[in-house]
This record gives sequence, structure tokens and C-alpha cells, in this order.
Amino acid sequence: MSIPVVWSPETRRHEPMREVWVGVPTDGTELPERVDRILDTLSDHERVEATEHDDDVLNRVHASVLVDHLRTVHDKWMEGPYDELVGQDRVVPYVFPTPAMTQGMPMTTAAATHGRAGQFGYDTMTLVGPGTWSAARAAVDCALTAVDLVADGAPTAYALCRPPGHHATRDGYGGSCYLNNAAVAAQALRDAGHATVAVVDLDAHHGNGTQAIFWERADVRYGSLHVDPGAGWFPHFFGHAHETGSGAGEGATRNLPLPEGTGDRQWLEAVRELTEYAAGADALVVSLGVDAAAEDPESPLQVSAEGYAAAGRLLGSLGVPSVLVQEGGYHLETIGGLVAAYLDGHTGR
Ligand code: SP5
Ligand code: ZN
Repeated sequence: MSIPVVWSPETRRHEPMREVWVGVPTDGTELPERVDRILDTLSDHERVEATEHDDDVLNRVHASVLVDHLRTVHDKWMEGPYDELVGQDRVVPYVFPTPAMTQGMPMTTAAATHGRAGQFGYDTMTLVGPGTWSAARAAVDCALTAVDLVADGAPTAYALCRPPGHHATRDGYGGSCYLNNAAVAAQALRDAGHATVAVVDLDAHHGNGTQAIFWERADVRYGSLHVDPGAGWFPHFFGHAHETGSGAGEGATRNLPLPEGTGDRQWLEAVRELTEYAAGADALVVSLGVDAAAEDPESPLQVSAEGYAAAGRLLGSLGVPSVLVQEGGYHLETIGGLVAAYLDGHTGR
């Protein structure tokens, strides 16, 4: 069965150029070419260009100050003029008002753009360039268009979102993510009348942003399997099994951290557990990162294309309206095949 593949040419416009990691400028791996590699491999599926949506759902998932910051910060940076000052045009924070600095005192927004950047960006790897806002906002439109298709009766729709989103919190961005596409999809499915939505996150990294956004909510469950942050992996501070939600959301978060080197058998055991956990929800969002694959440079998990196909069969068997949202996956030669394998599994073809 063909799955609508929702995409936007705008998503190519985010060119991070580099990631500053432990003080070293490294070549980024979240490249525009990822879009074309995936599109090319999915050529036998129906292609749908995303339509523009207003900020309604976006503003219920993110603080408007974060959205405004991302919309305007690159223009402000160019007024700096940092390009001349520091010799590069990407927005990179250098000071972070974490509790270590704020100590409970009332904080005033920084006047300087290079100061303010650290109020919203929580790492040094996630740079903002001239096309970042257009791409991130277009990725949200991809997710919302996929929800529209499902609301109109498609059993499943795939949103080719780029940049990815699951590390973006209500108030901040990081981990190569700016706006949380999967959270927007889940909120839009709630608004379309699905009483409970399950988000199952297959990306190799824990989706701390999605978890944070729904932490205190019972109507959107969040389940994730990922390389164990306790073994030293990003996002380091979150993704442990003891994080289960709080308040009304107590018990609505489920984390299954996995050891380095985990392959298909153990990974699929965890997918099975999350499938059971998602059972009974009225709609499903899959945060479809394919960086758990053996070839991927960003994670030590060892999942195969057959593993992703089997994961698709498990989650597809839930038989509820499903929106599949692209997250990570950085090995250009294999990401398209991994996504295609998952899609085939999910639709049982
Ligand atoms: C959406 C997603 O998959 N985000 C990944 C964020 C984690 N990035 C951590 C990168 C740290 C190390 N990167 C240096 C390259 C090593 N191959
Ligand atoms: Zn990832």
C-alpha cells in the first residue's frame, strides 16, 4: 500500500554548516541531502507537498517567546554584525542561564543577541543559519499536513520533517532540533478528536523534548527506546527508566534505555513492549528516527533494515490512524532504505 509522503522543498534550506561539539567545530551530519536521499528511495509512494498552516497548534506546543526567537534571531545576528565581528554568520550561544547561574534569582532577558541565544538554545551543536527558520517551520507544516491526510481518512501518513524535532522542548531548542514536529502532530491529532494519542519514539536518542512537553499530561502518552543515557549518551540528563511523568501524566511516560551494541532481537523486544504500551490509544505518532541502524555514525545501536520493517509491522498492527514523523538518521547511503522498510512494515506490504 502506498503511503502519502509529505514533504516541502523549504526543508532543504536549513544548512547548519557545523556542530560545535566539546569545543570543536565538527562537520554536521544533519544535512539537506537527507531529504533527497529519503525522497528518492520513496519514489513509489505518493508525494504530497505540505500546505501552509497557521501557528495555532505550534503555539500550544511551544512558548511564543521561543517561536519568536527562532523566527527573528538570524536577522538580529546579521545586524550584529557578527559576520564581521567573529567571521561567521551562524547563531551559536556561549553562555547559558541554567540554574547554576540563575540560582533562583529573577532573570532579565539578555540585551545582546549572543547572550539571548543561550536562553533558548541549550547546546552548542544546534546552529541557526539564514534558512533555519524557513526549514523548521516547513517541517511543522509537513507534520500538520500529514495529520490532515489522516483526519481525511488515510490510515497512515509520513511526514518527511527536517530538521528533526524530538529534542525541542516547550521553551528551548537543541540536539539538531528547533520545533517539535512530533509533538505538534500529537496535539493536532488530539484537536482532530482523538481522545488519547500515543507517541512512540524509535530514534536512537531519547526524545527529551517530546517527553517534557507531555510530562504532566495523561491524554498523550510518550514511549521511547534509545541508547542508555546512563552509558554516556545524548541527551545525558533524560531518558532513564525511572522517568514516568508527573501529576496527571504520572505513568504516561515510558522509557526503555538500551545498552550500546543492542541489535534487532533485543531492540524488537523493546518495540513490542512499547506497542503494548501504546495499545488502546486512539491515534499513533511514530517518531521515526532511523539512526538506531548499525551503519549510523551517531549511535552505537545495531538495528538492521529488517529490524525496522519488523518494528513497522508491530506498530502498524495497532490499527489506529498513524502519523509517522521523520527524526534522525544520518548515514546517507542507507537512510532511505531504512525509512522504506519501516513504511512497508507499518502498512503490511
Ligand atoms: C534528532 C537526533 O538524532 N539528534 C541527535 C542529537 C545527538 N547529537 C549528539 C552528537 C554528539 C557527537 N557528534 C559528533 C560526531 C560523532 N560521530
Ligand atoms: Zn537521534
